[in-house]
Amino acid sequence: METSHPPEPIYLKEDVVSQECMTLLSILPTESGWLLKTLYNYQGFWQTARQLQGALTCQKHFKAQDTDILLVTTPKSGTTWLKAILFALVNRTHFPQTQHDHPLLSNNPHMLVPFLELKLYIDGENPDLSSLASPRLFATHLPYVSLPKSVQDSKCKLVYLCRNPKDTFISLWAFTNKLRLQEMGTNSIEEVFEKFCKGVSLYGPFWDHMLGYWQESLKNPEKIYFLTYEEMKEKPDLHLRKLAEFLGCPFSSKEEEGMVDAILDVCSFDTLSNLKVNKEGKLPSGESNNAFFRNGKVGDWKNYLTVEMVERLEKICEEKLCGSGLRF
Ligand code: PAP
Repeated sequence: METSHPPEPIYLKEDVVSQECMTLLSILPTESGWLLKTLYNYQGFWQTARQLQGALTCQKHFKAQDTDILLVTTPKSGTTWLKAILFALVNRTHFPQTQHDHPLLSNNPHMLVPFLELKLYIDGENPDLSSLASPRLFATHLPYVSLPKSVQDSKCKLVYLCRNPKDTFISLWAFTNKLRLQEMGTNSIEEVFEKFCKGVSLYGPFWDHMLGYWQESLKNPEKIYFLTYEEMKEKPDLHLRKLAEFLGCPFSSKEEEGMVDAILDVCSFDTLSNLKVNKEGKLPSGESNNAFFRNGKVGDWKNYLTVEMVERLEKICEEKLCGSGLRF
């Protein structure tokens, strides 16, 4: 009897359509990925074929506007959370948090703040973004060196988010295992830890990604707001206020505490992870929305990493970040 398999999710596709990308792929260094078969090293960072196609198309076509806001993150550093926060923040007059039909209550944050290279440009096409309301809010995982030139040339603002590498690693390991189909089996923590330490992870080496934006944020603090997941967890109200000031939309005295608390509340792990859309929904690329909500804790690595793994990762961070002023 013939058994029918469900169609392969889009996020597992490895083929690209643009000739330019195919030509480039054939000459790039490769490594095996955590989820897909192949990762390619482009401009010093590891990406999948389709993400690279998205990056090339976006480098060619994306025209940043002075009023744009770009959230840049290392994967699994709290992207979903910050997408929700930035969306709620910049749209707070259109959509007061008290509204029962607030878009965050029925949409996963990834649908409200699209990734440039992972969504808008991933198919190699040039989408028309002219009708989007201002300020336009986009996200990217691209390293600083790979940003479209217009991002640097314009006055658009960047919010950069990264996370303690130990928690980032555990979150990425758990996420990629969740996205693997049953027949693919799971990755052991040891095998992907080895890759992570060699810098072979999505948009890795993670230290180069962080350092690229860290150094730029020191040179140009008006342009890049550099934030860590741990800082945001520790003092969310402080950072929300600072983000609002940085983005030119500070809270008025009339808004006072109420608005800050309301935004943090609607974007909290508990609220978002318990919404029907995030429990049961899927992204158009096939990932279940619930894959973006695991436990949202700082220090969960203690439950998984051995003493030797911790020592090795800390040594790598010490060596790579030495003298930069960036510490975890
Ligand atoms: P992405 O980069 O692939 O979009 P991202 O959202 O950065 O993923 O990673 C999800 C992490 O953020 C998860 O961390 P964990 O695996 O350590 O649990 C997820 O739980 C956490 N997260 C998602 N939403 C929130 C939130 N509202 N508050 C705090 N953490 C959150």
